[in-house]
Amino acid sequence: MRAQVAIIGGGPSGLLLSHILDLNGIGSIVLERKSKAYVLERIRAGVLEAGTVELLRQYGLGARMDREGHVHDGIRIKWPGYDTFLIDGHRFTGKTMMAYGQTQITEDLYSARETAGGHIVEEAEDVALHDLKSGRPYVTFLKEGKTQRVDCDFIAGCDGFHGVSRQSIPADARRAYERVYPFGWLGIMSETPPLDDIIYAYSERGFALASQRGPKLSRYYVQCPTTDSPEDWSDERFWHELKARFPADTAAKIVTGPSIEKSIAPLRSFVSEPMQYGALYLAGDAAHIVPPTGAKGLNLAVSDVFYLSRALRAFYADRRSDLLEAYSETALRRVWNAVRLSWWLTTLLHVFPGEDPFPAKLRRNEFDYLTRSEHAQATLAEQFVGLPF
Ligand code: RFL
Ligand code: PHB
Repeated sequence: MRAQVAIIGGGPSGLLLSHILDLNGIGSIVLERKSKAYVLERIRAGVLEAGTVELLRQYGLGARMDREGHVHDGIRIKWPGYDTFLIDGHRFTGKTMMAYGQTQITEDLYSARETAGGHIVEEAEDVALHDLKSGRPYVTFLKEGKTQRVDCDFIAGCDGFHGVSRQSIPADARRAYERVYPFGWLGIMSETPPLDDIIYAYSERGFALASQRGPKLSRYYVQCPTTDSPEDWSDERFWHELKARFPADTAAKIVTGPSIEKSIAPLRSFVSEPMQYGALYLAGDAAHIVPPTGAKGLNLAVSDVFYLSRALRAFYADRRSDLLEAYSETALRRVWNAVRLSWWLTTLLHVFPGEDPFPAKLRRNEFDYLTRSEHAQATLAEQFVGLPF
C-alpha cells in the first residue's frame, strides 16, 4: 500500500488528523490496534476548550456537538468555608467551554471518515516503523496473519502513551520529563441527571469532581490511592465518599444510581522531546500526558493535530518545509503551558498522602488569593479556557 501519510492510532488524534488531511487533498491510512467497538467503549475526556470547539466546527464536525453538548462559562471550585468559586473563562476572555464526551467526538470522527471513504485498518497487530531517517519510510503490520506494508512520505505517531511510535525513536534521540502523582482518579458513569455545573471539590478527604455527559448521564470522580482497584469500590462506597467531599447542600443535590462504568486512572505528567524524528511526527498522548485536573489532554491532542496538519498542508501545497521543521517547538510551547497548568491545579486541589500540615496551608492560601485577586483569576481563566492555537 502507499499513502502520503501513515497514521498510527485511531483515537481522537489520528482520526482528526486523517479527516483534516483529507479535506486538504492529502491521503492517509490509519492503523489502529484495537477494534472500532473497543475504541468507542473507552470513556475519557469530557470538557473542550473554546479553540477545540471552533476547530471541530470549522472542519464540519460541530453539528452533533452543538446539539448535544452543554456550554459552560468555566468550571466551579468548592472549598470548605468559601463561596463557590467560578473559573470564569467567559468573563475574562469572552470564550466558553463545552461539555461533550470524547466518546461522542470519536463516534463523530469515525462517521466522518466512513462517509468520506477514509481508509482505517482496525485490529492492525505488530505495527512497526521503519527507515525513519532514510527519506523512504514505511510501516509494517500484521492483519489476519498476513504481514502488510505501507510506503509513505510521513508517519504520524498518534498511538497514545503506550503506543509504538515514541518507542521507535532511538533512546539517545529523545528525552522524557516526568512526574507521577501518588494518587489516581476513580471515575464512574451513571444514568442519573447530573448537577447543572461542572464542579471540582477540595476537601480534607481528597479531591472530587462532578461532571456530565448529557441530561441523564453523569460522570463523577474521586481521588483514590494508586493501590486501589475498582473492585474495592462498591457503588455505595463511591457515592458515600463522593458526597462526603462536597459541601452538604451540593451533596444533597447529587442523584445516585447504579454505575454503568467504573475505572481508575493514574495521574501523571509526561513530555517526550522532541516531537519529531526524521519522517516521524508525534501528536497527542503519544508525546505527552497531563493529569486530568484542568481537562487539557484531548485539547492538546487537537492543538498538535492543528499544527501538524497545517505543516503538512504547507509542504504539499506550497513545497514549504519550515512549518514541519518548527512543528516540535511550536507544539511543545503549548504543551508545556498545559503541563504547568494541570500540575498547578492538581497540586492545588489534591491531598498528598502522608504530607505534613505545611502544603495544606499553602493550598488554602493559594485558593484564598485566587478568590480575592482579579489578576490571579484572569491568569487562570485565560489558560483554562485555552490559549489560542
Ligand atoms: P488515545 O486516545 O490514547 O488513542 C491512541 C490510539 O492508538 C491506538 N494504539 C495503537 N494503534 C496501532 N498500533 C499500536 N502499537 C498502538 N498502540 C496504541 C490505541 O488503541 C488508541 O486507539 O490518544 P490520542 O488520540 O492522542 O487522544 C488523547 C486523549 O485520549 C487524552 O488526552 C484524553 O482522554 C485525556 N483526558 C481528558 N482530556 C481533556 O482534554 N479533557 C478532559 O476532560 C479529559 N478527561 C482524560 C480525562 C483522560 C482520562 N484517562 C482515563 C486517562 C479523564 C480521564 C479519566
Ligand atoms: C470529565 O467530564 O470527564 C472531566 C471533566 C473535567 C476534568 C476531567 C474530566 O478536569
